[in-house]
Amino acid sequence: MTNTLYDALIAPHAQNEAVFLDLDDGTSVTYAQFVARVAQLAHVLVNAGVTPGDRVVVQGPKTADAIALYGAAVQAGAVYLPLNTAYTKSEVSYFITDAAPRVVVCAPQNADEMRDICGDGRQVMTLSNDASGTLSRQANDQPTSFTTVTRGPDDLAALLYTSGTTGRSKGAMLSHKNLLSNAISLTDLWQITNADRLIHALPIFHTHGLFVAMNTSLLSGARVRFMNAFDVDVIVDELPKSTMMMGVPTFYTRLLGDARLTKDLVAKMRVFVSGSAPLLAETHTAFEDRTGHRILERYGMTETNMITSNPFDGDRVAGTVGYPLPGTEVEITDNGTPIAAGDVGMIEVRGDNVFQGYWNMPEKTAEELRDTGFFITGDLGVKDADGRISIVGRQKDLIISGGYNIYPKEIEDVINDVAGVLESAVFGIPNADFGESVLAAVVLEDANLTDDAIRALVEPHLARFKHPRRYILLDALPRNTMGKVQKNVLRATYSS
Ligand code: MLC
Ligand code: AMP
Repeated sequence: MTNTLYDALIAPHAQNEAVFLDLDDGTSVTYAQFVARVAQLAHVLVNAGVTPGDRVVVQGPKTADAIALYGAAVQAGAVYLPLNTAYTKSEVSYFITDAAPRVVVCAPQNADEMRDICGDGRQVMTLSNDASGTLSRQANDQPTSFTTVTRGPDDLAALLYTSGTTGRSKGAMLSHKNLLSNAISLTDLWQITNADRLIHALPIFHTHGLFVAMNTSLLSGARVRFMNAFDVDVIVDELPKSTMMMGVPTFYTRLLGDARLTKDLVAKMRVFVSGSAPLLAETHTAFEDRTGHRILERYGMTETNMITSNPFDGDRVAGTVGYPLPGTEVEITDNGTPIAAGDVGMIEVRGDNVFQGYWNMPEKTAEELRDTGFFITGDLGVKDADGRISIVGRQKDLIISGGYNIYPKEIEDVINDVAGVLESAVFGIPNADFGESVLAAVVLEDANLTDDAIRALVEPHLARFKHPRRYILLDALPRNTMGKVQKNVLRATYSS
């Protein structure tokens, strides 16, 4: 029986006594223990009624069992669906309704709310930091081996939601082949081996922390310092004992803000990887000046996994995202027609890494995924004569804050629903810590409405990281002659 991902990432470690995860409480989990735990959790899922293809939703703490649950979903032939822990009840309700999962796992303090959202017909289990959740307790009584469910390369392994320019989140369907092909390319390119120890401070509900970091570690047998959250003090302690770090640019600017970051501190480190948001050339340069390391920047998306990477051996050029990964084609196009090197156009991608389409949204899939297999990223880029790619902007209206994607349309929809609001425009301005932060320009119908009143009505609907930092009340939004709101004018006016 074969299961594409399980056979490559998990099965080979059944007898591997090396450490896989080093946890915050000082304990460790070996690879062999991990494989056994995956099996126990797979039994829990099946006992809860999970059958091949069923979705398993997880919105909970970053623990060893959370990552074993990913493995368990794979081994049981299910589809893993992680959710940002910051999502509010109304955001979670949408995902549950859209994905119709069989099992939902959440933090104990959210269990009542989650049961309320789920209604009958879905099992709600809890996952806590201290292993007292019902999921972990049920797993303790299960056998440590499980008959792996057969899954082929094209079967779905995960469903990851990504917000959309239309305001509705879209579930990106990722197959076993999508995930495995990318893990193989990255492991090979970044020369990851079982001699590596990775500093893992990213959340595990996104492509970066879950697939880029964990799939490459599992494939190579690397050791992972699995941190609950990003904390400069903990990272400073771990750097002398580690060889790799993966992070969003905010990680690097925050580290640079700490005087303990020196060449000596990182003497053992082999590579620092950055992605999910643009890394400023000045951050790249400052990091090299301070540590001697040129950060390795790569570019990816939920729908495509990783697309390009600067070279491991060779020139890592600040402000560029490097070359297409092996097996991945990147074209810069004008409406689908490839254009010359040096010209700016749409970045389009094709390869085994590209997703299977959006869950329940064939029209959206058709809009963004061409019949030829090329996916239209919405990012604008340029290729130089030797094929090196730089991202120069985005055609999609998107704000990236601390590596989290925020689609203005989603926030505008919530603001516009407030009684007394005529219209709004949400836009990003530069922010030294998060790269960008969110502002909202609002035009009122009811002149008595205040920014505080709008804020109070909007915030319960949106995760904290999406909240506008300021509401600017205007008589009218700036528009061009076509009537289109000029967000560039808003950005220029309010950036300072
Ligand atoms: C936290 N806050 C944020 C925020 N993160 N606000 C805006 N943007 C963010 N990214 C809020 C908190 O709720 C809090 O609100 C306040 O900001 C300060 O919190 P903090 O303690 O300073 O933040 P912290 O917990 O340290 O989180 C910052 C961070 C985190 C950068 C460590 O955001 C993070 O882990 N980001 C990584 C995201 C990621 O993994 N992206 C990959 C997507 S995959 P208040 O006001 O209540 O105090 C992808 C594809 C690819 O993009 O290519 O990889
Ligand atoms: P997500 O939809 O969360 O997967 O985010 C994907 C988006 O993040 C891409 O479409 C890019 O706009 C952005 N992104 C990822 N990596 C980089 C990078 N290295 N530089 C600039 N933007 C990036």
